[in-house]
Amino acid sequence: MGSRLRVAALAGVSGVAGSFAAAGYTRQFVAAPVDALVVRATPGALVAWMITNVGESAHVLHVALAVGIVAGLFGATAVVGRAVAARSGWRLAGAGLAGVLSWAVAATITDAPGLALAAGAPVAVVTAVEAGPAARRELDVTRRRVVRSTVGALGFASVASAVGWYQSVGVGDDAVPAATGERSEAVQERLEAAADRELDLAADDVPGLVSPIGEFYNVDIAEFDPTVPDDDWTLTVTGEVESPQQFDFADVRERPTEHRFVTLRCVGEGLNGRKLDTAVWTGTPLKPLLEEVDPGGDCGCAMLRAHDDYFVQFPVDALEDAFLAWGMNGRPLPKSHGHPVRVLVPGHWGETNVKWLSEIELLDEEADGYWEERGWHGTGPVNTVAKLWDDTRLADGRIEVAGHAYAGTRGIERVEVSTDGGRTWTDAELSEPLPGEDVWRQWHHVYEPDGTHEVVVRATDGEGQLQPEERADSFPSGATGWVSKRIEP
Ligand SMILES: Nc1nc2c(c(=O)[nH]1)N[C@H]1C(S)=C(S)[C@@H](COP(=O)(O)O)O[C@H]1N2
Ligand SMILES: [Mo]
Repeated sequence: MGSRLRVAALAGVSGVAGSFAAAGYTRQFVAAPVDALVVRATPGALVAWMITNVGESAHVLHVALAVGIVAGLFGATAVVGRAVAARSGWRLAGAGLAGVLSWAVAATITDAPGLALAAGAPVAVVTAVEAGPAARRELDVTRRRVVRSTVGALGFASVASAVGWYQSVGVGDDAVPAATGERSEAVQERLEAAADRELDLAADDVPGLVSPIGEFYNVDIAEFDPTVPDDDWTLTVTGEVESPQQFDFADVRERPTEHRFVTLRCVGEGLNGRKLDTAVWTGTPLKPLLEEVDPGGDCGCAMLRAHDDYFVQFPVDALEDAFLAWGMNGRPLPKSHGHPVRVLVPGHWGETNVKWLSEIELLDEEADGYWEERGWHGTGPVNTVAKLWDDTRLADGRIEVAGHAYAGTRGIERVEVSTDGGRTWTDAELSEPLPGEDVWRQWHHVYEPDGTHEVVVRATDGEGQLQPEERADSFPSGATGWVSKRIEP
């Protein structure tokens, strides 16, 4: 039993590492599709709990589980292979069987038979070494074999993992073609205009008005981003339409180009969380494309689908001012933000801004989206929020508190600060609004502290509505309440 477990473990680790070496951290890595299944099978309540309590590190858990499952499958093939070798006395038959079986497992899971060889081969080798002549049971022979296969398999796994990591550098945002090219003048102008409007803050933990690529938050249902080359991308508009249409990347790029400041905020973020960012997006309005298909459908709603099997449904009316974006801060849309094309829906929660967009289906009847199936209500307009992201003691003893405020298309009209736990309020200074319908503003306030005190902030939106004081968790409809912080002298 002990030896069976060892064979399984060594073969499992080697097979997974071999696949990783060949595929890197992509969807062709054997653990990737299994990870997607694991995430999909996780009950919504657990996902919500993880998002609120574990946060970003939760992904380590499901990836580890996926790796474990795949390693278990490879391990099982090695155990079978070794048993066959022992029975038949034909060592290579057993090793070959294990190799072929694990290749088949990997090829089936990833749909990439070529790369799957990199998983099958190491499993076969481990099995061959471990299936050495069973008749000779002398201790030192067995021990030598154990040492050889253990050192060999773990050595291989280390090198293969290093190769895999090396391959994965560049699989992220930097891999996008032409990411190093010159920014267009139009975008450059906007970035400079935004920089001019930034408040002069002492605080160093408050980002500027445009979030650099790489610092812009990221929320994905899939651990492994889909790779969609520009030339392979199409958008189909189907369902209840007069004339279904398909657009490719060139069709979309030929349309009138605009550069828009748009802020995104995730419904799952905590009240004072940081899943709130702004970029200059380059793209074209969606409306003319929809007019070409002449949408119908009884519910006036649309299902948007994507290459990672994400889907979200919301009213067609919300698409009226939507934007198809292929550029971000003057770069091609990075892979992690939906390369080559995503949709931006002004003022609505982040989840409506479908990345790797593939299809818009006009529906006859309402249906749930991916997050709605898991209990969230994240397809409507965002809640108003003022973040308190930093407090800094200045050289003269005063304190600066600062952050951002956002209310979607309602805009931010005012941010108030209380330094006495909410008894009295003062207006904070706000950054000049960025041009755009759906943008955040920075705020700050400097004051003389008086012992231990509690700072509270609240925003008023462009319609004169004060941010609601009542506290609610992000699940299911977005966090509410006023952010407050106790500050010691
Ligand atoms: N295809 C696809 N689109 C998606 C998601 C996703 O997982 N897959 N996540 C959504 C969520 S929940 C949010 S908050 C935003 C985040 O966009 P970002 O990662 O570019 O910040 O994308 C939305 N669009
Ligand atoms: Mo989100």
